[in-house]
Amino acid sequence: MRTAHRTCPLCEAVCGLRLTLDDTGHVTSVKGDPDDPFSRGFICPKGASLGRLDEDPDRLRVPMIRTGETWREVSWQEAFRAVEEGLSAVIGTHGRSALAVYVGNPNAHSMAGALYGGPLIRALGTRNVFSASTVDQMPKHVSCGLMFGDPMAIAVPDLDRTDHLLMLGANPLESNGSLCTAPDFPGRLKALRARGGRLVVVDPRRTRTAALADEHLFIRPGTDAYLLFGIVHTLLAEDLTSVGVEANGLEEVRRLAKDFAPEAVAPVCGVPADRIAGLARELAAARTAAVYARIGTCTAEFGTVAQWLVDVVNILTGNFDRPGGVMFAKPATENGRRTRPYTTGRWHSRVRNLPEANGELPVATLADEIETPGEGQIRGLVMVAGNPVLSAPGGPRLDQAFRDLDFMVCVDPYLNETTRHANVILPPPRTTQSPHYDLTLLSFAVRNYARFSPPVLPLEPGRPSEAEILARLAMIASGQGADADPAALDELILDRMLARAVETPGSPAEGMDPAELRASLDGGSGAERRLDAMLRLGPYGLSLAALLDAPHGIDLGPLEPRLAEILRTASGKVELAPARLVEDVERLRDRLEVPPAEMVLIGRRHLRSNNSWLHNVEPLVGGSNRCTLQINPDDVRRLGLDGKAVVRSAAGELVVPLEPTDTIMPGVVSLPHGWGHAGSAQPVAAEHAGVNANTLTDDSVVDVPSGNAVFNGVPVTLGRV
Ligand SMILES: Nc1nc2c(c(=O)[nH]1)N[C@H]1C(S)=C(S)[C@@H](COP(=O)(O)OP(=O)(O)OC[C@H]3O[C@@H](n4cnc5c(=O)[nH]c(N)nc54)[C@H](O)[C@@H]3O)O[C@H]1N2
Ligand SMILES: Nc1nc2c(c(=O)[nH]1)N[C@H]1C(S)=C(S)[C@@H](COP(=O)(O)OP(=O)(O)OC[C@H]3O[C@@H](n4cnc5c(=O)[nH]c(N)nc54)[C@H](O)[C@@H]3O)O[C@H]1N2
Ligand code: SF4
Ligand SMILES: [Mo]
Repeated sequence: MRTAHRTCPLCEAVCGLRLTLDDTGHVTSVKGDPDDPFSRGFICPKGASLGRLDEDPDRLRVPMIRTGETWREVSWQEAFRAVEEGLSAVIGTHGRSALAVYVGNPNAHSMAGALYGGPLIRALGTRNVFSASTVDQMPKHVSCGLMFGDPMAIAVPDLDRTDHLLMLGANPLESNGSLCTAPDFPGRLKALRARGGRLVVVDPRRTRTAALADEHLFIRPGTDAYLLFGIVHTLLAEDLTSVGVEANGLEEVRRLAKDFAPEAVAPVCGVPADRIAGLARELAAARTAAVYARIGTCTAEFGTVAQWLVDVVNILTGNFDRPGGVMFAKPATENGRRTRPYTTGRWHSRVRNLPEANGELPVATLADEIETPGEGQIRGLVMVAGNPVLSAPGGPRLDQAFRDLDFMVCVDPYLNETTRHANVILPPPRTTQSPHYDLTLLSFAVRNYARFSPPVLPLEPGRPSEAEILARLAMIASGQGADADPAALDELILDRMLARAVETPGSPAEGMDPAELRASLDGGSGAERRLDAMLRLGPYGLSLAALLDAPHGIDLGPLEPRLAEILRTASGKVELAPARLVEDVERLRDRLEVPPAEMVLIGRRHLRSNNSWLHNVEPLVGGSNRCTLQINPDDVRRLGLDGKAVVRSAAGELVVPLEPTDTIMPGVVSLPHGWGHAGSAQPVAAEHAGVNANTLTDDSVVDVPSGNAVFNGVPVTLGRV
């Protein structure tokens, strides 16, 4: 028996875990790590099942090659050679513009994804770059990019100190938080209330988070931008503002807000006008307050405008970049933030002319780019940790489109709805065999913190780590062949990083000898050595060795004001009214006149689920974790439904079991995404198949400034089966 401590990679809460393993390496128990200064022993059912997931017998252990419908296990060498052949054929015949890459959500949770995703994308040399960001948080990146000059400059609510939290479109009691890294989010919310603070939740469903709040307000899906504009209008009309940061554009915001008085927006969003004004007055009156909005407000038709208005409210009430308001984390690996001011639309998608954002094109147009013939049509696809057949709008269309590709390679531990279309699958090793550091999520933490988890179990001989798999893919894509040594890529990247650091004024390495620095780096792999370099060059002067000495993690203190360091706008000030967003207000204003759909669809998350890929873990499926359509009992009666219903949208139709509940507002139905495993090669998932919610979501509709998919507020009709 032995104990190992590591960070849970399954959601954004980064909980510390304590694993017990027997001498065969079998994980016998997983508990919360009581000595982790950030998570203090918190764990959820997913974390507790990490051993089951890690040891899932249906995980792929060796690479797979498909010929027609037949899969065979192959050696790593054969697999990489097949990738080289497949990619070279596409490049040779159609050029690099026929290549595409999709990086999915787990890349945000893995060291390999964070360190090798960028190099892989650059090596592919294509503008067909897609990721789960455009079915998720791209609106936040775009609004922060335009307001602060850096798309990663995302301020998080100072959960542990705020006196008043207004939360829209988030349900951290199920999701455990997002773009707000906060282990034991539920406990932190309870602590907020226990210290006399106030929590207000805005959601079309009375969620478990809403049940914990002082007040819950139903909102008609897709209308948060109106509600937020009503708040901005009140703050300005009643002179309740106390802007504490240097900002341009206040007069422009005042002009725009004129049309969005609470009385004007109340009929659209379904929140009474006096409550909208009340929300504004409470935010202004609170000693400190934070507005936090998440997925429900992002994956909506006015996602970017809503994200922008969240920060406008935080700024107008004087709560931006100050304790108790919203603040920026300072991660231990931060160095060399972007210097050029942010812009979007540097290029456009070929078929629908949708603008690039963050160097990516919208997933909502991936199927168009595969299906539409012509120069630049996608013929080859590299997929890393994604399942867009279940996660992207119009998923079934992608399911068809993937069949027509000339070549597809997936890096994924499972044979699933998406990877079944691959020609080659390269499975990463188990979590317990992989090093872990949260390069991405700690940028959004509510307390500064660092924790490194070395691998608990060794790799089988000859088996590459996920870092090596991605490095080899990058080297193949750049023409260095299937047998190139992946370590060369790390060396190249380290050379560049250190050369830049020694020349950067103020860097801890300024004026040092890069070769000496290089020789002093620790780590059992190129990935670890790169992490060591990033830590040493980071703001706390940490190192891999220091983190190995602190297996429970290091608390780096509460967040501190740092807007001046963060700002990257051309003006050097916060831009309160960026032109691209002002433009989109026109669209918002026009929509005030359009009568709302009678019935709309939204999504939801369940504590024991994780997008599409935990449904093969027996203890996590079943019970209340089911793919049902939540519907208000009044709607069931009104429509004469019974048991099941046919749901139709502009994109498709589904038959779904109904779950009548008065926790959802009338006129709204909710279906979770990530299901639809009928016929899956994963037997447990197949038994709990559910249906693919993205059959109903429409890839022709996007949030205009970001190109983000729209999952909430999808017009549907319901009928008897
Ligand atoms: N257990 C679990 N945890 C997860 C995941 C998971 O699948 N399962 N997924 C992870 C991922 S990828 C993400 S991005 C995060 C997301 O984390 P959260 O943003 O907290 O996501 P949800 O739990 O889906 O909560 C979104 C809420 O928005 C509400 N909503 C829907 N439409 C609207 C609207 O128009 N306006 C408003 N105001 N509310 C609306 C929904 O009813 C729902 O309660 O969770 C992460 N954590
Ligand atoms: N209707 C609707 N659709 C949605 C949403 C919604 O709210 N409603 N939410 C959206 C959101 S927020 C997100 S983030 C997306 C997620 O969209 P995706 O990222 O496309 O989908 P996931 O289901 O997270 O699939 C992750 C894949 O990665 C694999 N995987 C897991 N761990 C690893 C690993 O360590 N390495 C590698 N290489 N692979 C791994 C899994 O087997 C799985 O195939 O879904 C979006 N889709
Ligand atoms: S809350 Fe998230 S990080 Fe914590 S144990 Fe659960 S899945 Fe893991
Ligand atoms: Mo997400």
